[in-house]
Amino acid sequence: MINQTAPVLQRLRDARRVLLVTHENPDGDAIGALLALTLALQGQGKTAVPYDVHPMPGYLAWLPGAALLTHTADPTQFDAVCILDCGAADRMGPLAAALAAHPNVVNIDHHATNNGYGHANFVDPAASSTCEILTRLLPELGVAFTPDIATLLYLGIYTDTTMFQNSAANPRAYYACGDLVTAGADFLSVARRVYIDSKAGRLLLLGRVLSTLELHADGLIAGMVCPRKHLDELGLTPDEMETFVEYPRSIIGVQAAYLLREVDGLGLVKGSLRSVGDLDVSAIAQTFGGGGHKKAAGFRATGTLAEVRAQLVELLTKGLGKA
Ligand SMILES: [Mn+2]
Repeated sequence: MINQTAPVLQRLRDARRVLLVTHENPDGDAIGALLALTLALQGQGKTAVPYDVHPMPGYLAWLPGAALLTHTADPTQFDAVCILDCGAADRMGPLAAALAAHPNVVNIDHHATNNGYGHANFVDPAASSTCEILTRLLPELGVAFTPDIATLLYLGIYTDTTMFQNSAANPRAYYACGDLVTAGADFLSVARRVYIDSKAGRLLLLGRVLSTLELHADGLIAGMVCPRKHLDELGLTPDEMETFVEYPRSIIGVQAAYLLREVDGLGLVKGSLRSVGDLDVSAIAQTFGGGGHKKAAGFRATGTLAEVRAQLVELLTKGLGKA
């Protein structure tokens, strides 16, 4: 825990023009935190611009403030940069170098691997999500939860806890969601748009990816792979696969689950890892140069899907003490 609450709040109070940034391939918590703080600061009369290198994931395009997201920014035009839900300073895409040179960086996050790269940092690995942290910080900034801000913060808590079904859920997450629903959070839209609505193509993709399911180490490890051509043939973007890793994870007896996706034709593979038991999958991800949480982590590796799969299964097997 890095608790520099007072300097974090002071820098946000003092700033007039704030660039808000989150990690590449943003998830619900990243986008929720980014847009919630944007709307909060704008509500105080400040200039606040939310940035991410990647487009808004399709399943989040309905969110309040979604149209504000920009994909180009010059950090020197802002007197503060606030980086949200970003475990490492190199996960911000092409802006990473310019952000590292900025003299006023505020870092708000819940990844255990976050080293406190900002000039003021609030990093709480015990928090379910960055949005949960913002439910504590925003009232300190004098921000009231409007229904839009409440919906965005609720989204982040709901998705990072996988609908309160993973160990990131904690009493503070439940209490925060109670406060947010009281403030008008549109919890029905979050549930429907994020976890129920599906394009037909997504189900066809799921069928193809499920057919690659393999079990290893006597059923302790399960995982699937997705060649690039499936996304291209079905006209889908990778964010449609956001929850697919939950399928191998759901198998009874499985302690470690993975999903590998071929990123392009250049031999780059993106991996998502989940742990059900004691295995720390962020340590496995770090051996590939990635990171994350003990029970949910990710990485990129070079090689074919088959090569990365074999390498990963070996590491997971060793990690579980089975090799
Ligand atoms: Mn998060």
